[in-house]
Amino acid sequence: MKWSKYRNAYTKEVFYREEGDNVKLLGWVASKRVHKDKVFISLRDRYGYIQLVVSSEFEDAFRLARRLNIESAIAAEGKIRLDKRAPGGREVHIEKLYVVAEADVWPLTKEVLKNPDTMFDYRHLTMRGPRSRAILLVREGVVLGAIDYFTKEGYVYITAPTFITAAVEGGATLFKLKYFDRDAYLTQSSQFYEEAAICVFEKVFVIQPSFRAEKSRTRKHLTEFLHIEAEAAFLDHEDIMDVEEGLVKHIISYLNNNYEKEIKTLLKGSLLPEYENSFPRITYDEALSILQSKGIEIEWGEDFGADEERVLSSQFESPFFVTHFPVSTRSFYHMNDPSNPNVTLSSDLMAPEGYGEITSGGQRIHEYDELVNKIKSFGLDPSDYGWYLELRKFGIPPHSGFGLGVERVVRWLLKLPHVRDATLFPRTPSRLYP
Ligand code: NSS
Repeated sequence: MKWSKYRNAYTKEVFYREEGDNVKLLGWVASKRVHKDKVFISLRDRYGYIQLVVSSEFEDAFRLARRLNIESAIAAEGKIRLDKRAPGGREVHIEKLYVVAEADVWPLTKEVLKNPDTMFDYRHLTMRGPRSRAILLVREGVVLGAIDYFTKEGYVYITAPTFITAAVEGGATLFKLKYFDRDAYLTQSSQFYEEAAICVFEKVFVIQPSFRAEKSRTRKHLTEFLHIEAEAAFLDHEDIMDVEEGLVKHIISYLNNNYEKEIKTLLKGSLLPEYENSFPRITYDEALSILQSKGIEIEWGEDFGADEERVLSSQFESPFFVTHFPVSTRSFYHMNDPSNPNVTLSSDLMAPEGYGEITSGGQRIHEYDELVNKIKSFGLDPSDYGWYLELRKFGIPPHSGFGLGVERVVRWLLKLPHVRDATLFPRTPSRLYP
């Protein structure tokens, strides 16, 4: 049998067709119940699930269905029946059944699934479950929603190298590797390459993995994450916050419009809240006062850790920006605020209800001498940043940009316990397999 020619319907189409219609389906046995003269199979394909009923009057199909292990790939042909007892009110009564790829006995016992560590050891199989499936589809929606936003706003999609020679976000989280006989690093951010590209395209975006040798074991850090970044010429710090806000709002409405089924499955029947009002903008100093009033001991000039972010973002019901971070908390490329050089024209967008930072951005230094001095004041060597500095001699205008962590956004929107739940094959300090 040539299976590519076999199918005439997907599970979702069964819901639009008529009682009695003949359908041919391809998919996987998601679950199975055997009764005396009937086998009930929940068939999964790329669009979802449909109940198949194989009764003993179709002897060959029935015999096969009885012995099939779950997660076998099958081809099935039969007639649509409306039946209130079936999930979704419909099922397909099967007359012909074929095994396309037979499965061994499924190894995922309740014990395996109960423990997050063993569950991730079997991620290549556990990802087939209804919950992971829905989460991973929503993750796709975040990326496609972002592409939709940026392309409508006139941003050009570019890519940047993964092997790099100097840190963007500080040396502490760089992964070092041998590049033939030289030292190289895995990129932490595509920002510097985007900055070069704005002089030809004005507005650019990147969607690719970034790497952080982040030993901290928190619920929001991966060592490899999917980074959506954007950079725009002639925009200042305030302008770029508008872009970040527009992007997050667009992603939410895109998900509600295109991933309704998955979102309702994951959020107990609700859609994502859409935010009408502008996201509040508070300064670092105001955030510090809030934290201190909640009994957190933190001094001016310290960065917010996971605990501070959790406490601060618990005070808000919509995403909010924290702006004007101290120079000491930000990478060297941030422009200092001309009206207060102790702080930068930078901001983080925080998700509410304890989820914390989801984007980070700001205005870049575009003047050569200012950048050289800042690099030196950070104890770094300007010669490591040769081409990046040279851009400042060839017409780079005032510009701003930001980065958004896809797994952080998915975790927040779907209220997941950990960012590793928001990606197919997570990478953390302790996980490099599968
Ligand atoms: O380090 S960032 O805060 N900023 C940058 O990398 C800038 N160079 C981006 C830019 O302006 N083009 O990271 C940006 C976002 C941050 O807000 C998180 O949402 C996410 O990237 N991020 C992470 N997600 C998961 N795991 C880890 N370790 C991680 N680090 C950052």
